[in-house]
Amino acid sequence: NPGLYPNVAIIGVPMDLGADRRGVDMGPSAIRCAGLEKSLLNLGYQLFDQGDLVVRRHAATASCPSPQGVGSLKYLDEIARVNGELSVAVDHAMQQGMFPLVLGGDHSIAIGSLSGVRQHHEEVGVIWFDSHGDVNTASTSPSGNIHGMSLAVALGHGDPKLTAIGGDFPKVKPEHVAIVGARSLDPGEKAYLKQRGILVFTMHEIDRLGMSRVMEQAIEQVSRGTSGVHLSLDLDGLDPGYAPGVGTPVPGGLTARESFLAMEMLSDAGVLVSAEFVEINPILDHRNQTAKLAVSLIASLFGERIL
Ligand code: B3U
Ligand code: MN
Ligand code: MN
Repeated sequence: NPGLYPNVAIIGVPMDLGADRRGVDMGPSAIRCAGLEKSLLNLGYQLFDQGDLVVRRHAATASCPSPQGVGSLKYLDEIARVNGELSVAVDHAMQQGMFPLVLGGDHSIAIGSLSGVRQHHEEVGVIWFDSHGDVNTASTSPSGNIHGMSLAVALGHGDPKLTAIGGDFPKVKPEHVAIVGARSLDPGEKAYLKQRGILVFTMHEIDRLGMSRVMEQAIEQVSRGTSGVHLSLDLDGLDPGYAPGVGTPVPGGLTARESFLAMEMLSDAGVLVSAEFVEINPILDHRNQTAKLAVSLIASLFGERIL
């Protein structure tokens, strides 16, 4: 089975400073407990689990529920520091010929993942699977939460402490991005996406065209002119009925079937070079069902098929 990427580096990032509520820091544990290792070993992969990066949480950010952070970029310094480390970890894994599989944590970690991938691919394609756009900046964000800004940062817009990680240049070009599953976009995000002509498959397009055609078009868009594609999968892209254990559930989302099909098509396209699965919140989950679903989606992405 391991055609494309026989060696997989697993990198856990127990980050929740980019989100409003505690809990997604337990995501990497939940995914491991849901049987990630066994599932990938069964498919024939060699695993190199690097454990979890350290996220420093001082007393003020350790309380639960989360204290109301302040400012337009909450916890900027620690988020920047951890993403710097993640960028290096992803870079090293790829240097050693491994496929980086990053386990979140909140979606702010896409900043480090994409910066690491960019060290190996001058032109990176991105499938951003999410109910949100994550293209806020400090001036448009309704919350100040950096997990709602990470795609904008990768595109080169945001605080210099974030955009300069791994080099002071945009890590991704707007024409190499496709967002899949969007249904909650802030006014500033709508303007940002339209202004740059970013390809967005909202639930409207998915309902009208079907996931099959949507993924065909998305893969075509992110593969054209790029040497590798990164999957950034926010579990809140799925409907909360399937994935209740997420920080920010948004109704009217993707079914499990649509999501599996998306993974299979992306896998079959043979363009993927890295992936991350983010925003699992075990505190809000039922019997780890969301992490289990994530592991099944990962298995599909790595080549598991029904027959
Ligand atoms: N767009 C809102 C909400 C949000 C973004 N990402 C998540 N929630 N998970 C914001 O705060 O930027
Ligand atoms: Mn997100
Ligand atoms: Mn989201």
